[in-house]
Amino acid sequence: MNLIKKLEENKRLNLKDGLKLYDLDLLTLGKYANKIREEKFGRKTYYNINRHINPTNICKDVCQFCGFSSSRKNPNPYTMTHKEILDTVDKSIKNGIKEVHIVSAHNPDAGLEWYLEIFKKVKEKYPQLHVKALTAAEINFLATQYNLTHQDTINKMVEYGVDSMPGGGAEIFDEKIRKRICGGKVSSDDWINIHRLWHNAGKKSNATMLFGHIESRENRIDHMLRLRNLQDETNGFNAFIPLVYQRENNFLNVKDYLTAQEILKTMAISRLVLDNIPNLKAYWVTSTVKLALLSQEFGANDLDGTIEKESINSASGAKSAKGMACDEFVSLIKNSGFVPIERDSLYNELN
Ligand code: V47
Repeated sequence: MNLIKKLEENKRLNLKDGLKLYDLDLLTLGKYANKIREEKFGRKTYYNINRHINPTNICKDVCQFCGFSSSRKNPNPYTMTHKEILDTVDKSIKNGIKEVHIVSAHNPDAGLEWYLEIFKKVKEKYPQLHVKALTAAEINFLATQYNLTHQDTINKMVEYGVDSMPGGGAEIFDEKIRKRICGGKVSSDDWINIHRLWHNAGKKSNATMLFGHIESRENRIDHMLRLRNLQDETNGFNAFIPLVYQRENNFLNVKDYLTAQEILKTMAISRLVLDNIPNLKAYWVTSTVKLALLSQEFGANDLDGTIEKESINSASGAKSAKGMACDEFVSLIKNSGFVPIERDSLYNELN
């Protein structure tokens, strides 16, 4: 069937279609992505009030795109104590956070209990706070380091109070590219299987895709299709988050930066190809705030949150270290012609 006919009739798109979508002009592509967005969400755009905490940057892995982990590019190793983490949460609670997003590097000396007790302590003190923590890459690291199965590790996460899993560590699933950018880290199959196990435990997670480095357009569509297959099986993903590669202070020597057109096309294609993942997040941290706002016209219905302190992407050049004030978030969404809706971590509408 002809591609435009498929788009007109909301038919499922395959790898070849996904690639051909890039050949459409930006506004035609945007029209179809926006049609789906409007059917599902009207003019609503979601945001949440959250806090990111990255308790350690000491990492046994060396991902070529990472400027955050302590290495010769960033010789500033740290590991927070549980008290420091709780003090941070205490301060953020006063700012009205509903979610804490806790992601660490793969620190071989911290100990399993150090990782797990973070969640227990936060949850004991603030039972109503949603704990989104441990990427599939961290789960795979903990399982390998402490001789556990992925299932054992997931059981422990549930026991220690993790509510949902963030989407990090997915990068690009294509095995050849993956080997070059983050060889040694969780494999694509394991990343998918860890999310499958988490979903089978009745829990929700997100999925990311790191793009704009050495991957091809085909690698991106392949990545989306692998996620779509798992979503057909489990329906456990809340959101898809395309992350724009930041090129400073890391080992991937990428000279060409993505154009705004390529970023917006990729947002729109994500909305069209991932017909079963409800929310498409324009992560303002990596896309820039201006492009995140524009992404609302290209299928995105969520702008993530206030974050307060962002360490991973800002280490590679993103202008996000201090997060964003809530009232600024709300007025930017309003002024761009959309309706800001505060959501919780599971996408229930709050305000
Ligand atoms: O997995 C690392 C990425 C991710 C760079 O689930 C980089 O709600 C761009 O996963 N350029 C962590 N990206 C962030 C993440 C995330 C963020 C916000 C919300 C959620 C969610 C998840 O950051 C890593 C990696 O893919 N990253 N270095 C870089 N140079």
